[in-house]
Amino acid sequence: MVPLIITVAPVGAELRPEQTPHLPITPAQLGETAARCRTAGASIIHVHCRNDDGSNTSDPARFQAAYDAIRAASDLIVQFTTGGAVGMTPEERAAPLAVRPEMATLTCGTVNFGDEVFENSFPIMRGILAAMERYEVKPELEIFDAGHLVNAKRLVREGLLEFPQHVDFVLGVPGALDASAAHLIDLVRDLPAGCTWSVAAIGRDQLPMAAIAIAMGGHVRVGLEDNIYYAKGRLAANDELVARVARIAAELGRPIASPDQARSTLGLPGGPRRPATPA
Ligand code: KMH
Ligand code: ZN
Repeated sequence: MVPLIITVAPVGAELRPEQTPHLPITPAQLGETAARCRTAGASIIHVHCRNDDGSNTSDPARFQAAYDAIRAASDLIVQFTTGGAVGMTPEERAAPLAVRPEMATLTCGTVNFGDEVFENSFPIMRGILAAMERYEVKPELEIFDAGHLVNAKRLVREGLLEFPQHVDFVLGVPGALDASAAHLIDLVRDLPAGCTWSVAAIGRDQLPMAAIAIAMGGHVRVGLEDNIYYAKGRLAANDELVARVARIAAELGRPIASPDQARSTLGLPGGPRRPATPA
């Protein structure tokens, strides 16, 4: 079986620091989280950045500092968000790409997001893809709903994207497709040949969907961005969530990918990109 790629999404944009003491806010904290999660079995870190007061930022200087801290502490694949936070402009969302991370997310359609709307029109997606091409950043396609895969196929027909790609199914967001084995099987069946995929399920669905993905030969994303609990009423640290997935994989006989093995699976050039060189 192909080695399991574990992505850690340690911070996200929606949590407030008061909700958990385990949220990495500063670049230094992101570096410490990266080191611990690498030891626990992660090979990709999905990065959002906060200001020191916990508010969201898309400032490339803050992303550069985060990148440098993560790179100094680990050889993880660094994947920046381009989803940012609801309310950011498309330009703000794309700005961190100038740091040239190895990967970044591309959400493939507009979606209800709790009581808000996470806007990803075709012009927004085209703009983000153009920035990714300019800075040579590999996309990870974020699929929150079945129609998002249809949108990705349209971007391929437009010549802006090529298959195969790495796809992350984000399941269980209030307002989007819920997390179930049946939905996951349908989505995987609909993937173009050669695509690799992972599951990021929200809240209490994170653990069972991770186990299903491991058994199906897919990959897994865990972390506080999607779920802050280790068990009911018990807050989790990011590396605990990674370590649990690694243990389940070991029980199922699935080896864990090192970052370089993940680079090989994903078609990224070998070795971490360093130093980041903003254009
Ligand atoms: N914070 C959400 C609005 C991504 O990182 O690409 C979007 C998000 C997706 O987190
Ligand atoms: Zn994110």
